[in-house]
Amino acid sequence: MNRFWWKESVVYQIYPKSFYDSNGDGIGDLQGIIAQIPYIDKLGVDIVWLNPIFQSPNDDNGYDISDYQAIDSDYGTMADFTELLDKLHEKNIRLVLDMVLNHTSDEHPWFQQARRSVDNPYRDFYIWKSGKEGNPPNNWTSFFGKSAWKYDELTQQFYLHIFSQKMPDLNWENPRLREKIYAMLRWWLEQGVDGFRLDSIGFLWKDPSFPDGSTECGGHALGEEHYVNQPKVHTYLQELHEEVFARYPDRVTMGELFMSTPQDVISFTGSTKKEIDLAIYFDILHIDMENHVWWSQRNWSLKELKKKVNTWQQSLHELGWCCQHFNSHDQPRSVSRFGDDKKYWYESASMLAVFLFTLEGTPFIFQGEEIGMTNPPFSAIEQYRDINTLNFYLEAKEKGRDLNQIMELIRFRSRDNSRTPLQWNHNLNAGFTSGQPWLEVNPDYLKINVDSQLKQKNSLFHFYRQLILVRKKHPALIYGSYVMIMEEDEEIFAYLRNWENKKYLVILNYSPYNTELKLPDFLNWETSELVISNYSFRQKDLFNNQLQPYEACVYLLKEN
Ligand code: TEU
Ligand code: CA
Repeated sequence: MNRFWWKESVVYQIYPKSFYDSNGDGIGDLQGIIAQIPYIDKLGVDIVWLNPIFQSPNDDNGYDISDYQAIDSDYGTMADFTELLDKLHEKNIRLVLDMVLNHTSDEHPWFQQARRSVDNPYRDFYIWKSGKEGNPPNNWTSFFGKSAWKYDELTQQFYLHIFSQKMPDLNWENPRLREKIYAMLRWWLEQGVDGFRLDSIGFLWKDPSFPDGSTECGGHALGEEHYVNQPKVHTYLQELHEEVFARYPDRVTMGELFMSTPQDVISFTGSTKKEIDLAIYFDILHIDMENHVWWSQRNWSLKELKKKVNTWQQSLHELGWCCQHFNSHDQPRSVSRFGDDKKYWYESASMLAVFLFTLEGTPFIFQGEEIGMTNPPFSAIEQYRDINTLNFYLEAKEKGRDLNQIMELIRFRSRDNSRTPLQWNHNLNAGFTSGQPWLEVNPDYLKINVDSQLKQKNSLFHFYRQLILVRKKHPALIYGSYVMIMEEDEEIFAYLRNWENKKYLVILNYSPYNTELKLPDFLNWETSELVISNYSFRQKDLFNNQLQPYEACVYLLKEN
């Protein structure tokens, strides 16, 4: 197994808009992050991944970039950025930027040029097709609803946008475009950034014949089988690697691979031709979706989850590398989604954390996860800001669907669930801003906030600190093979991690009940050593085989 710093790191994802506002305009900013470096450092993470901070009209909160080499004025200046980078480096924390290469904003000068005429030198930076207004080139739909084609009056052609209308897709077939992108990436690497999270990176190659999508495919958008992780995308990523990252071998690339299978991840991260280092995958997170359909909800069982985790762990071992995450700026809060955000809030949040930190893969923490932030109890559509949520609501309204049901689904799935401001203390607006926050603060901040958890020795924050240390101290949890045990148990999730001559046992009670633990006989756990547990009684009473609700513990097994 090749050891790499980015495999042994813990990533902390910062959504700058909601992290900390330093100037009272209601929007988090770079000086706000700088002010909170001591907090990030205290948690003990190694890498900060910052969501996009580039100049943007913010149709999709920065994923619509209008200048790749300028900082959005909401967030600060290039000088603020350099200060942030230097100050993180002083603390030995690396900085990874979120780079969007599948599309730009329609306000990017390239697109402004491109749309002027069919023979404009920038025309081929984007994907244009002829057609009559109202009759798009194919049936593809956007991830944010409706047709993926927008008719442009001036030249009477359609352009492709997999995301919002204000986010035209770049044409990666064009070598001139690719050159510009490579130069821009090299420029950022020269500034000293430690790598990139590459947004929607599996989408760069689209079938040039643009066939209709099949309605049987499920998934997020019609047509995605013609551009998600297609074989030819590897050619682009290999060239990208050669032209950019091969020259900076100490940096890291984390590729967002939507809708990927373990084989996809291996093909991007593990092939002999270098592409990306680490894959951000979603298959496990999507267990509560109907056939990966975003706006859907389904019940799932623990056995199903075990099976998925087992497949991923077994398949990638020594062949590929991925993140382990339950949260991000796109996903609802994990304690509300996979745990219990009421009665067993602490227990279930800490159990989920133990789970992530004891799997092979790099653990990602999304801001606020370390204090157990929950989905906000929004009730009206006016409280939401996310374009994906608002488009979904509007479309449902147009179609005359039951809006109460729609709101229920939105409360469950909306991306704004994770985007509410970070809860710093019990003051006004949870201490996030002295102004009007851009998105409402979750009213549970009086109970859940950084300040109170820093003071409380047995808080979730301190548990995360401990877990981060545990993972560093026991490399078997990073590199060890994964062996599932008790496959049929419907409440307990248990597995072994073996590496060199060390064997670890992870036991998770994935239920709100007291549960009897019957381990297989071959496990010699009477002489084992407790590594970590989310219940303090366990420290004294090691071998009690009653598990408490959402109890999680890790043992180092002693061989005799
Ligand atoms: O996400 C890609 C993506 O396909 C989904 O996460 C998508 O946001 C989800 O299905 C909701 O429709 C990335 C970013 O993480 C996301 O925030 C951006 O909106 C998207 O790309 C466009 O850049
Ligand atoms: Ca601000």
